[in-house]
Amino acid sequence: MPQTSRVLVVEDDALVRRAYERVLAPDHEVTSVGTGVEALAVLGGAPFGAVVSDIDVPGLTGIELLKAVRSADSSLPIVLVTGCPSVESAQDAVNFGAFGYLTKPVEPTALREMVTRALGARSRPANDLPHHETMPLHRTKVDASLESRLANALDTMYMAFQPIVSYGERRVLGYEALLRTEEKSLVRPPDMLDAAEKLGRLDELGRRARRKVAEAIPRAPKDARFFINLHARDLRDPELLDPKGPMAPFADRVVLEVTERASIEEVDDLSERVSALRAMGFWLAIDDLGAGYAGLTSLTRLEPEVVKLDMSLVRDVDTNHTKQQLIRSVVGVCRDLSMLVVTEGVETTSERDTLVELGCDVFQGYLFGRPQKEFVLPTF
Ligand code: G
Ligand code: MN
Repeated sequence: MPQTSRVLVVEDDALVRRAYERVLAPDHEVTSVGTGVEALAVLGGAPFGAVVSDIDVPGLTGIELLKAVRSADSSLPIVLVTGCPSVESAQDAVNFGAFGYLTKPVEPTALREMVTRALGARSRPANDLPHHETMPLHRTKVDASLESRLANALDTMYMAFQPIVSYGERRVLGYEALLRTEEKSLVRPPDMLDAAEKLGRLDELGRRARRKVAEAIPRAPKDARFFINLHARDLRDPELLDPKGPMAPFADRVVLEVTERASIEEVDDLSERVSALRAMGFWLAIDDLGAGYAGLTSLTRLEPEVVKLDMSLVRDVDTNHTKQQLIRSVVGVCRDLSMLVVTEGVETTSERDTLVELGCDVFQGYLFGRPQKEFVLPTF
């Protein structure tokens, strides 16, 4: 194997990229690119000793890049860098054999040390066996663990229901169904969804969740609505449009939440599917608006009946003037468009009172009720 100290940096932020180059250039030959696709192209053309990649790069995430590189070259050390450390990405990084994991802002010394160690690992065999024999063994073991953890997560999954209220009318309008599991390593819904996606069991997860909600509906207050989270992929699942599907009999009481974080653009014939869902009686909601991902495009694409404001906008709204102005404007726009605004994550009476002044009435949050296995009535 050719030994080289060439380092590939993959980072979309030009300033951060420059900073890494400055740290690494004195000791190494550095090539830097801004997207995962460019990275793959460059890697295909020349030998590298190590890669430093941001986790969130356009075109191909660091994790996807890691997977792609792993399938072609099992020993190239890859160091992943993330701006928001989460169990999720750390787990992925480990599962796919990342050499190391750094969090932003990256300390120059930490970066230098990690890259030096990575280059060292590249030039020295891990043990007597050639890499192509050790790496797949290692991966099979970790993947098997993910498989059994996901299986356990699916076996022990249940739905928790959190009330959504009209504060003015002091009554419950409905409940959001939230995914829960007893499997400790996958308790965060995004972790469980990622595992399911990775192992091709996403449709199954969505179907199980909707069946569980359907089973619970008869126990709920008579006129309550049900807010159900959809993964963008669920929009493609024919089961959702099947008149015999578990949700179909309740469609006129069901609001399907599509998160603003999801890439609904990837769904072919999105407008046809959405029209078909509406024809069945479903309402649609944009979830997590303001969390800062797709901007407002999802509003124009889906023209939802309901808009759920992300809790990051709600937190400390009582003291944050900018958040107050933002919410006032969004509430105004939604009123003009006849969209119902739900404010999520309301925790204090002070946040609630400020939101009322800003024109909000429909709330969800710990102040009114936590997610629970049964349909608990809210406290006012
Ligand atoms: O992304 P989505 O809006 O579907 O997720 C809602 C999540 O927010 C649930 O996991 C729920 O438990 C959590 N949640 C609900 N109300 C509150 C709240 O008042 N504060 C906080 N911190 N989290 C909340
Ligand atoms: Mn939601």
